[in-house]
Amino acid sequence: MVLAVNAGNLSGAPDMTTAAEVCREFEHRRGRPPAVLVRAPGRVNLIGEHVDYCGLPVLPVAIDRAVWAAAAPAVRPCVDTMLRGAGSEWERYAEAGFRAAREWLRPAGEPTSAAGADVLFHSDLPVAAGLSSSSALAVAATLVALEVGGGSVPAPDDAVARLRLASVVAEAERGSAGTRGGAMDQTASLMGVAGHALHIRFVPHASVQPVPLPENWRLVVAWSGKSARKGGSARRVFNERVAQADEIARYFGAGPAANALGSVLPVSGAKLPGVLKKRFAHINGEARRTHEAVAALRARDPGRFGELLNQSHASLRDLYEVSTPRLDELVNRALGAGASGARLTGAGLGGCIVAVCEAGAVRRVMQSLEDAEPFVARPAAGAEARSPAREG
Ligand code: NG1
Repeated sequence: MVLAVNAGNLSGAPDMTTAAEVCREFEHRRGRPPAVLVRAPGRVNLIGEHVDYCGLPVLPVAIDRAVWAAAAPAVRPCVDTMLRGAGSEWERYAEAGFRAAREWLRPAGEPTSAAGADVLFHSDLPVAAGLSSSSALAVAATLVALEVGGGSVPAPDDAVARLRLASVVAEAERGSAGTRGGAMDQTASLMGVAGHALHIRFVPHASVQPVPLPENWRLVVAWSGKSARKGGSARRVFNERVAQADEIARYFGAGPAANALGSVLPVSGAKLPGVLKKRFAHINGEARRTHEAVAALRARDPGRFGELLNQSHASLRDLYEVSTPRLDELVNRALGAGASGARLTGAGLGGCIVAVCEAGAVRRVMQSLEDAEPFVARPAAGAEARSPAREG
């Protein structure tokens, strides 16, 4: 049974006592301590936007804000009871996680009739802000269900298993939420490495290469004030973009975009009809920019890296048409205050921007965004199950 989903807000620094508080809150509500504690980070995507569902590489960072889940085996209910209880928007993502865990356990022949769990979710990650709180919630629910359901969470260094799990969670999330995204968010949440950005490739098979973020670079995140929740019209626009990418792939005789568009690039989109030409120009350009951004990051060149971020934003605004005037304004303010680069992050149509700047400029950049609840996001390790006893 899902006890509660506590939505975080944007203000304030991440609370270092979150783990202990979540455990205490669980005990307060349930009269017994949790047996399991899980942390699943959100992500900021640095570049490679609206291309994961085309099978093209992306460069997100798992951040130091997360969805937490404390849980203990329930006395009576089973996993199916948890599923029946799921109804609200956020519970749908928990449901996706429970379903992913079942999928994960089934092929291994492990029992799926485990006793179910009481779960308390808490988020210190801003919700519906384009920082992937939904996937973090789905990942947290997956790990909780694995721990309580008699399976085990793949170790952080078991990349093969974690990548496979990310794709199972992504599939379950698509089923529950009705959106057709790629697997960037779930992969970032499961594969994060402290201090590193994640160069994720999906084709021919999923892989992640951590790239160190220079110590004097800062990632400032600011909220446009508009929810990026993928319900209603945002979901329609998102799915329309995925359908257009599919159409482009078909045009090149490549089958669904998720499997093959990456393998036909670069080609000329000159003959594509109507709006597809613009969409393709973004996808093609973003693939090139992401490639170059990884090189600029390795070269520790904030000027070049920032330039590529700015180009990505312009492309998302003009060619992919997923920015908003407020996102554009925040990007311009950050640049005016000395950021090396800035862009909308995530699906767009609301949500957040990310600005990259050197440490010396961070105060000015934060000030320029002060009405947008800015915070500095730090690259964090991927999702984990911890012993609640340790949190005391
Ligand atoms: P957000 O920003 O979390 O809604 C969505 C997709 C990603 C990716 C980005 C755009 C989901 C769960 N997430 O992210 O896979 O396509 O948009 O780059 O669908």
